[in-house]
Amino acid sequence: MTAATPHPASPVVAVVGGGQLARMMAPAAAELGVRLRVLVEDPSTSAAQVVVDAPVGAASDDAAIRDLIAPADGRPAADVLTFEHEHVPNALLADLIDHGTPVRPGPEALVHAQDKIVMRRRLTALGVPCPRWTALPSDPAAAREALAGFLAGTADGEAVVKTARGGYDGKGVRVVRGAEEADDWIAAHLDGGPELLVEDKVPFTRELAVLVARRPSGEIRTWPVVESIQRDGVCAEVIAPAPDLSAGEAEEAREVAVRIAEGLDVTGVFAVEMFETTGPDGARHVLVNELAMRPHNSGHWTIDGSVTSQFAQHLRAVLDLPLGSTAPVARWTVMANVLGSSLERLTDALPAVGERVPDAHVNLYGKGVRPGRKLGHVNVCGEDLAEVRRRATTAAALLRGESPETSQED
Ligand code: AIR
Repeated sequence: MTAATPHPASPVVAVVGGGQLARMMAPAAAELGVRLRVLVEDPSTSAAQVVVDAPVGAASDDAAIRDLIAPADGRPAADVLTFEHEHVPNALLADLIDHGTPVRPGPEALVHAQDKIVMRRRLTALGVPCPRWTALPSDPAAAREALAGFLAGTADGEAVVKTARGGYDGKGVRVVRGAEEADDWIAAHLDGGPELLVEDKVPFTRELAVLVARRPSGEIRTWPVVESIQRDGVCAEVIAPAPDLSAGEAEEAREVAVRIAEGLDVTGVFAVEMFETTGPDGARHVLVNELAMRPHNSGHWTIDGSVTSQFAQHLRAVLDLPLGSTAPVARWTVMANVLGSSLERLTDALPAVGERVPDAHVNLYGKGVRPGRKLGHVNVCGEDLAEVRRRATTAAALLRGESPETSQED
């Protein structure tokens, strides 16, 4: 070890992606004495504003990722490589592992969060409850025919066509009533675009999510099951724990999430988005919708509402440290997203938020304002769910530049 190596005892976690999820790892890293090194898209991005060691480069650039983990100028090599989004080159990751850098989650797990066809096949093999689905063939005529056949088998003539790769937050997902409504995507696939799959449009009663942390040694923990409320395909609110959830249903949801985490050998924090369905007999069950292999919006409540936040837990998990308690610290925590804003500077709303909702935990991401963009969130904890929810949505409305009287509360 050279004398020039700074703080040689501190573990270094390298993160690909410089958005809000990497940004929110920074306070957790500081508390744990862990050094973050984040590959950011540009020097002004969300994480680059708070992380000192933030080289600029693209997630698709193999050389940039190799540089991120390599020692340089007295700077130590990274102890582990992880991610804050799933758009990363898997072949490179396998090579990095072969050359001695742990990559968590590993590429063989990650592919299930990158490719929805691979994910559905694997979950089906694991016996995990999923919506009815099929992959569409590449040949356009055959794809149309398969889609028409699938639609004919639905209860109400509607189905959901998805691109296997590249979509998130409602992108790459389309509800169709006729096979021709996917023609542009079918043509795009022939042109080198992503493969397509079609799924039943599930008549769900609500959406649930289970957040899991798993470390390489196999230790696994789940947080309480949450309800997530989506608007226009984007998470708007999360209620932790999900109200009116029977012990049996919570156990079923957790068991499904753990079965996937273990079956796919996931390491780090992992989110399973689920549909809750209610059968004619009133029995409620879950179907798996999507997987995310990273900290997730459905887990932002844990920053203020759980003993261990998902960001601290992700760092512990990828470093193979014992996991922290996932117990809630309040009866209820509600997270309300700030999706777009009429304010140029969201911080201009802080005086009003401080006056109206002094117990709001505000978390702003330092991002440029665009309509519908995730710019921040607010957590409120407390005993009375209706009041907690009202306070969280009021604070989020103020940060969107609305007067709370006109805020959307449903
Ligand atoms: N993200 C990653 N996968 C899904 C989401 N929402 C987070 C990551 C990423 C950021 O959203 O933190 O860097 C990108 O946000 P935007 O607003 O630039 O698209």
